[in-house]
Amino acid sequence: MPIKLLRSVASVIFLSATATLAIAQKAITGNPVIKTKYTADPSAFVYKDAVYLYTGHDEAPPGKEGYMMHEWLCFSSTDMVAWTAHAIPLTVKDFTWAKDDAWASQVIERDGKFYWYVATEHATIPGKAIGVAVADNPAGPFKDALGKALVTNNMTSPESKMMWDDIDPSVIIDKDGQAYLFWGNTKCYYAKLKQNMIELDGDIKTINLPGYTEAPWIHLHNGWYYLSYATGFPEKISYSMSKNINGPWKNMGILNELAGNSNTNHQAIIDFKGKSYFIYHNGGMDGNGGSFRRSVCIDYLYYNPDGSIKRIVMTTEGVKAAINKAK
Ligand code: FUB
Repeated sequence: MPIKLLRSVASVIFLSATATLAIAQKAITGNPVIKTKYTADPSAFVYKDAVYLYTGHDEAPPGKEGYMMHEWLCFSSTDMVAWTAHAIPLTVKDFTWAKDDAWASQVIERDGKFYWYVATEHATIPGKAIGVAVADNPAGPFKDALGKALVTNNMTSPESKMMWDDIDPSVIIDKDGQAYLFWGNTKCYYAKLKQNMIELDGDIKTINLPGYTEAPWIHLHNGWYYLSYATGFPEKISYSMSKNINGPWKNMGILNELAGNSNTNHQAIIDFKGKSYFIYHNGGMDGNGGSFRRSVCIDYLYYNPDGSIKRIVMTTEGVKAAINKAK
Protein backbone atom coordinates (compact mmCIF):
# COMPACT_ATOMS: atom_id res chain seq x y z
CA MET A 1 0.00 0.00 0.00
CA PRO A 2 1.40 3.48 -0.84
CA ILE A 3 2.68 5.31 2.26
CA LYS A 4 0.14 8.19 1.79
CA LEU A 5 -2.80 5.75 1.72
CA LEU A 6 -1.41 3.86 4.71
CA ARG A 7 -1.24 7.12 6.66
CA SER A 8 -4.81 8.09 5.87
CA VAL A 9 -6.09 4.59 6.80
CA ALA A 10 -4.15 4.84 10.05
CA SER A 11 -5.57 8.27 10.82
CA VAL A 12 -9.15 7.06 10.13
CA ILE A 13 -8.54 4.14 12.52
CA PHE A 14 -7.06 6.53 15.10
CA LEU A 15 -9.93 9.03 14.76
CA SER A 16 -12.61 6.37 15.03
CA ALA A 17 -10.83 4.81 18.02
CA THR A 18 -10.69 8.24 19.70
CA ALA A 19 -14.38 8.81 18.94
CA THR A 20 -15.26 5.39 20.40
CA LEU A 21 -13.25 6.17 23.50
CA ALA A 22 -14.94 9.56 23.87
CA ILE A 23 -18.37 7.96 23.50
CA ALA A 24 -17.44 5.23 25.95
CA GLN A 25 -16.20 7.81 28.46
CA LYS A 26 -19.30 9.90 27.99
CA ALA A 27 -21.43 6.84 28.62
CA ILE A 28 -19.68 5.95 31.88
CA THR A 29 -19.79 9.37 33.55
CA GLY A 30 -22.87 11.06 35.02
CA ASN A 31 -25.59 9.68 37.26
CA PRO A 32 -25.83 7.06 38.57
CA VAL A 33 -22.17 7.01 39.54
CA ILE A 34 -21.98 3.24 40.04
CA LYS A 35 -23.28 1.41 37.00
CA THR A 36 -22.06 -2.13 37.62
CA LYS A 37 -24.30 -2.92 40.63
CA TYR A 38 -27.43 -1.54 42.22
CA THR A 39 -26.30 0.58 45.17
CA ALA A 40 -28.37 2.24 47.91
CA ASP A 41 -28.20 4.23 51.16
CA PRO A 42 -24.96 6.11 50.44
CA SER A 43 -22.68 7.56 53.07
CA ALA A 44 -19.31 9.13 52.39
CA PHE A 45 -16.36 10.80 54.01
CA VAL A 46 -13.13 12.43 52.94
CA TYR A 47 -9.84 10.83 53.92
CA LYS A 48 -6.52 12.22 52.75
CA ASP A 49 -7.02 13.13 49.07
CA ALA A 50 -9.97 10.84 48.40
CA VAL A 51 -13.67 10.39 49.00
CA TYR A 52 -14.78 7.00 50.31
CA LEU A 53 -18.32 6.07 49.39
CA TYR A 54 -20.12 3.28 51.27
CA THR A 55 -23.38 1.79 50.06
CA GLY A 56 -25.73 -1.09 50.52
CA HIS A 57 -26.15 -3.54 47.64
CA ASP A 58 -29.65 -4.07 46.21
CA GLU A 59 -29.65 -7.65 44.93
CA ALA A 60 -33.38 -8.19 44.31
CA PRO A 61 -33.81 -9.55 40.77
CA PRO A 62 -36.11 -7.69 38.36
CA GLY A 63 -39.73 -8.32 39.30
CA LYS A 64 -38.98 -8.98 42.98
CA GLU A 65 -40.50 -6.35 45.26
CA GLY A 66 -38.67 -6.36 48.59
CA TYR A 67 -35.16 -5.70 49.83
CA MET A 68 -32.49 -8.33 49.22
CA MET A 69 -29.40 -6.82 50.82
CA HIS A 70 -26.63 -8.97 52.28
CA GLU A 71 -23.46 -6.87 52.02
CA TRP A 72 -22.06 -3.38 52.12
CA LEU A 73 -19.82 -1.97 49.38
CA CYS A 74 -17.01 0.57 49.28
CA PHE A 75 -15.82 2.77 46.42
CA SER A 76 -13.27 5.56 46.37
CA SER A 77 -12.51 8.50 44.11
CA THR A 78 -10.09 11.40 43.98
CA ASP A 79 -12.37 13.46 41.73
CA MET A 80 -16.00 12.38 42.47
CA VAL A 81 -16.32 11.11 38.88
CA ALA A 82 -14.02 8.09 38.46
CA TRP A 83 -14.85 5.53 41.15
CA THR A 84 -12.76 2.52 42.14
CA ALA A 85 -14.66 -0.46 43.55
CA HIS A 86 -12.88 -2.10 46.50
CA ALA A 87 -13.14 -5.76 47.47
CA ILE A 88 -16.38 -6.29 49.43
CA PRO A 89 -15.30 -5.04 52.86
CA LEU A 90 -18.27 -6.11 55.05
CA THR A 91 -21.22 -8.50 54.94
CA VAL A 92 -24.01 -9.41 57.37
CA LYS A 93 -22.13 -12.67 58.04
CA ASP A 94 -19.31 -10.65 59.66
CA PHE A 95 -21.71 -10.03 62.56
CA THR A 96 -22.35 -13.42 64.17
CA TRP A 97 -25.38 -12.03 66.05
CA ALA A 98 -27.08 -10.70 62.87
CA LYS A 99 -29.58 -12.46 60.64
CA ASP A 100 -29.82 -10.51 57.38
CA ASP A 101 -30.46 -7.10 55.82
CA ALA A 102 -27.43 -4.93 55.11
CA TRP A 103 -29.30 -1.65 55.47
CA ALA A 104 -28.02 1.89 55.75
CA SER A 105 -24.61 2.62 57.28
CA GLN A 106 -21.89 5.23 57.82
CA VAL A 107 -18.12 5.16 58.36
CA ILE A 108 -16.09 7.63 60.40
CA GLU A 109 -12.39 7.83 61.25
CA ARG A 110 -11.02 8.31 64.78
CA ASP A 111 -7.34 8.10 65.75
CA GLY A 112 -6.40 6.15 62.61
CA LYS A 113 -9.19 3.57 62.96
CA PHE A 114 -12.30 3.41 60.79
CA TYR A 115 -15.65 2.66 62.44
CA TRP A 116 -18.53 1.43 60.30
CA TYR A 117 -21.99 1.73 61.88
CA VAL A 118 -24.58 -0.47 60.15
CA ALA A 119 -28.26 -1.32 60.44
CA THR A 120 -29.16 -5.00 60.19
CA GLU A 121 -31.69 -7.55 61.51
CA HIS A 122 -30.82 -9.09 64.87
CA ALA A 123 -30.92 -12.90 64.98
CA THR A 124 -32.11 -13.30 68.57
CA ILE A 125 -33.40 -9.93 69.82
CA PRO A 126 -36.45 -9.30 67.62
CA GLY A 127 -36.13 -6.27 65.36
CA LYS A 128 -33.48 -4.24 63.64
CA ALA A 129 -30.23 -3.37 65.40
CA ILE A 130 -27.14 -1.24 64.90
CA GLY A 131 -23.71 -2.86 64.83
CA VAL A 132 -20.22 -1.40 64.52
CA ALA A 133 -17.26 -2.79 62.62
CA VAL A 134 -13.68 -1.53 62.72
CA ALA A 135 -10.73 -1.50 60.32
CA ASP A 136 -7.25 -0.01 59.98
CA ASN A 137 -7.98 1.06 56.43
CA PRO A 138 -11.01 2.91 55.01
CA ALA A 139 -11.53 0.14 52.42
CA GLY A 140 -11.31 -2.59 55.05
CA PRO A 141 -11.34 -5.44 55.68
CA PHE A 142 -13.66 -4.63 58.59
CA LYS A 143 -14.45 -6.87 61.54
CA ASP A 144 -17.16 -6.72 64.18
CA ALA A 145 -15.78 -4.35 66.82
CA LEU A 146 -18.03 -5.48 69.67
CA GLY A 147 -19.20 -9.07 69.11
CA LYS A 148 -22.75 -7.88 69.83
CA ALA A 149 -25.06 -5.11 68.68
CA LEU A 150 -24.47 -1.54 69.84
CA VAL A 151 -28.19 -0.71 69.72
CA THR A 152 -31.02 -3.27 69.88
CA ASN A 153 -34.74 -2.79 69.41
CA ASN A 154 -35.54 -3.33 73.09
CA MET A 155 -33.33 -0.36 74.05
CA THR A 156 -35.79 2.03 72.40
CA SER A 157 -39.02 0.13 73.05
CA PRO A 158 -40.24 2.69 75.61
CA GLU A 159 -40.28 5.16 72.68
CA SER A 160 -41.48 2.91 69.85
CA LYS A 161 -42.96 -0.55 69.57
CA MET A 162 -41.90 -0.77 65.92
CA MET A 163 -39.48 -3.54 64.93
CA TRP A 164 -37.50 -1.36 62.50
CA ASP A 165 -37.12 1.94 64.33
CA ASP A 166 -33.42 1.25 65.09
CA ILE A 167 -31.97 1.75 61.61
CA ASP A 168 -30.02 4.29 59.58
CA PRO A 169 -27.07 5.27 61.80
CA SER A 170 -25.32 8.59 61.20
CA VAL A 171 -22.26 9.57 63.19
CA ILE A 172 -20.33 12.76 63.88
CA ILE A 173 -17.36 13.82 66.00
CA ASP A 174 -18.08 17.31 67.32
CA LYS A 175 -15.52 20.13 67.53
CA ASP A 176 -14.80 19.25 71.20
CA GLY A 177 -14.08 15.60 70.30
CA GLN A 178 -17.40 14.24 71.58
CA ALA A 179 -18.88 11.68 69.15
CA TYR A 180 -22.63 11.26 68.64
CA LEU A 181 -24.74 8.59 66.97
CA PHE A 182 -28.05 9.57 65.35
CA TRP A 183 -30.48 6.98 63.97
CA GLY A 184 -34.10 5.96 63.68
CA ASN A 185 -37.23 5.28 61.68
CA THR A 186 -40.32 7.36 62.60
CA LYS A 187 -38.40 8.53 65.68
CA CYS A 188 -35.05 10.29 65.41
CA TYR A 189 -32.82 9.11 68.25
CA TYR A 190 -29.38 10.27 69.28
CA ALA A 191 -26.84 9.39 71.95
CA LYS A 192 -23.26 10.18 72.86
CA LEU A 193 -20.57 7.64 72.00
CA LYS A 194 -17.66 6.96 74.32
CA GLN A 195 -14.15 7.84 73.14
CA ASN A 196 -13.73 4.17 72.11
CA MET A 197 -16.58 4.67 69.56
CA ILE A 198 -18.10 1.27 70.37
CA GLU A 199 -20.22 2.07 73.44
CA LEU A 200 -23.07 4.50 74.01
CA ASP A 201 -22.38 7.07 76.70
CA GLY A 202 -25.55 8.01 78.60
CA ASP A 203 -29.21 8.15 77.67
CA ILE A 204 -30.79 7.75 74.27
CA LYS A 205 -32.66 10.98 73.47
CA THR A 206 -35.39 11.68 70.90
CA ILE A 207 -35.53 14.73 68.60
CA ASN A 208 -38.84 16.07 67.37
CA LEU A 209 -38.50 16.67 63.63
CA PRO A 210 -41.59 17.50 61.55
CA GLY A 211 -42.60 14.70 59.14
CA TYR A 212 -39.60 12.58 60.12
CA THR A 213 -39.48 9.16 58.42
CA GLU A 214 -35.84 7.92 58.52
CA ALA A 215 -32.31 8.42 57.12
CA PRO A 216 -30.85 11.10 59.43
CA TRP A 217 -27.57 12.63 58.24
CA ILE A 218 -25.79 14.87 60.72
CA HIS A 219 -23.13 17.27 59.50
CA LEU A 220 -21.39 20.47 60.48
CA HIS A 221 -20.63 23.31 58.04
CA ASN A 222 -19.40 26.84 58.83
CA GLY A 223 -20.56 26.70 62.45
CA TRP A 224 -24.04 25.28 61.70
CA TYR A 225 -25.22 21.77 62.52
CA TYR A 226 -27.46 20.29 59.86
CA LEU A 227 -29.78 17.35 60.43
CA SER A 228 -31.22 16.20 57.12
CA TYR A 229 -33.66 13.31 56.90
CA ALA A 230 -36.19 11.50 54.75
CA THR A 231 -39.73 12.83 55.16
CA GLY A 232 -43.11 11.38 54.10
CA PHE A 233 -43.46 8.30 51.92
CA PRO A 234 -42.52 8.15 49.10
CA GLU A 235 -39.67 10.09 50.59
CA LYS A 236 -38.32 13.59 50.05
CA ILE A 237 -35.37 14.95 52.03
CA SER A 238 -35.98 17.72 54.59
CA TYR A 239 -33.49 19.43 56.84
CA SER A 240 -33.20 21.31 60.11
CA MET A 241 -30.43 23.61 61.35
CA SER A 242 -29.08 24.47 64.78
CA LYS A 243 -26.14 26.25 66.38
CA ASN A 244 -25.96 23.43 68.94
CA ILE A 245 -25.84 19.70 68.40
CA ASN A 246 -28.42 19.32 71.18
CA GLY A 247 -30.79 21.72 69.40
CA PRO A 248 -33.19 23.45 69.31
CA TRP A 249 -33.51 22.47 65.62
CA LYS A 250 -35.13 24.89 63.18
CA ASN A 251 -37.11 23.20 60.42
CA MET A 252 -35.86 24.47 57.04
CA GLY A 253 -38.22 22.52 54.77
CA ILE A 254 -37.56 20.40 51.70
CA LEU A 255 -33.99 19.97 50.47
CA ASN A 256 -34.55 17.30 47.82
CA GLU A 257 -37.68 16.22 45.97
CA LEU A 258 -38.74 12.62 45.27
CA ALA A 259 -35.64 11.09 43.78
CA GLY A 260 -37.35 9.28 40.93
CA ASN A 261 -38.64 5.72 40.61
CA SER A 262 -37.75 4.93 44.23
CA ASN A 263 -40.03 5.18 47.25
CA THR A 264 -37.02 5.81 49.51
CA ASN A 265 -34.50 8.62 49.38
CA HIS A 266 -31.30 8.58 51.41
CA GLN A 267 -28.62 11.26 51.50
CA ALA A 268 -25.06 12.03 52.48
CA ILE A 269 -23.60 15.54 52.40
CA ILE A 270 -19.87 16.25 52.17
CA ASP A 271 -17.37 18.94 51.16
CA PHE A 272 -14.48 18.00 48.89
CA LYS A 273 -11.88 20.14 47.13
CA GLY A 274 -13.84 23.36 47.70
CA LYS A 275 -17.28 22.14 46.62
CA SER A 276 -20.25 20.63 48.47
CA TYR A 277 -21.98 17.47 47.30
CA PHE A 278 -25.36 15.82 47.81
CA ILE A 279 -25.12 12.05 47.45
CA TYR A 280 -28.41 10.13 47.22
CA HIS A 281 -30.09 7.22 45.49
CA ASN A 282 -32.85 6.86 42.94
CA GLY A 283 -34.39 4.02 40.96
CA GLY A 284 -33.22 5.32 37.62
CA MET A 285 -30.65 2.81 36.38
CA ASP A 286 -31.53 0.92 33.17
CA GLY A 287 -35.03 -0.48 32.59
CA ASN A 288 -34.99 -2.55 35.78
CA GLY A 289 -34.19 0.11 38.40
CA GLY A 290 -36.75 0.84 41.10
CA SER A 291 -37.41 0.93 44.85
CA PHE A 292 -35.53 -2.34 45.39
CA ARG A 293 -32.89 -1.83 42.67
CA ARG A 294 -31.58 1.61 43.53
CA SER A 295 -28.54 3.52 42.33
CA VAL A 296 -26.32 6.14 43.93
CA CYS A 297 -26.17 9.58 42.30
CA ILE A 298 -24.21 12.75 43.09
CA ASP A 299 -25.12 16.38 42.49
CA TYR A 300 -23.85 19.69 43.79
CA LEU A 301 -25.17 21.24 47.00
CA TYR A 302 -25.08 25.03 47.49
CA TYR A 303 -25.27 26.95 50.77
CA ASN A 304 -26.83 30.43 50.96
CA PRO A 305 -24.91 33.19 52.80
CA ASP A 306 -27.22 32.72 55.84
CA GLY A 307 -26.28 29.03 56.04
CA SER A 308 -29.54 27.69 54.60
CA ILE A 309 -29.22 25.27 51.67
CA LYS A 310 -30.59 25.76 48.17
CA ARG A 311 -32.93 23.02 46.99
CA ILE A 312 -30.98 20.26 45.22
CA VAL A 313 -31.15 20.13 41.43
CA MET A 314 -30.94 16.44 40.50
CA THR A 315 -29.31 15.82 37.12
CA THR A 316 -28.38 12.94 34.87
CA GLU A 317 -25.08 14.65 33.99
CA GLY A 318 -23.92 14.58 37.62
CA VAL A 319 -20.88 16.53 38.73
CA LYS A 320 -17.64 17.47 36.98
CA ALA A 321 -14.28 16.12 38.03
CA ALA A 322 -13.19 17.88 41.24
CA ILE A 323 -9.78 19.48 41.14
CA ASN A 324 -7.57 20.76 43.91
CA LYS A 325 -8.00 24.50 44.46
CA ALA A 326 -4.82 26.46 43.70
CA LYS A 327 -2.91 27.06 46.93
O1 FUB B 1 -32.17 0.16 52.25
C1 FUB B 1 -33.03 -0.20 53.29
C2 FUB B 1 -33.70 1.02 53.90
O2 FUB B 1 -34.35 1.77 52.88
C3 FUB B 1 -32.78 2.03 54.55
O3 FUB B 1 -32.30 1.65 55.80
C4 FUB B 1 -33.64 3.24 54.53
O4 FUB B 1 -32.98 4.44 54.77
C5 FUB B 1 -34.24 3.16 53.15
O5 FUB B 1 -33.38 3.73 52.19
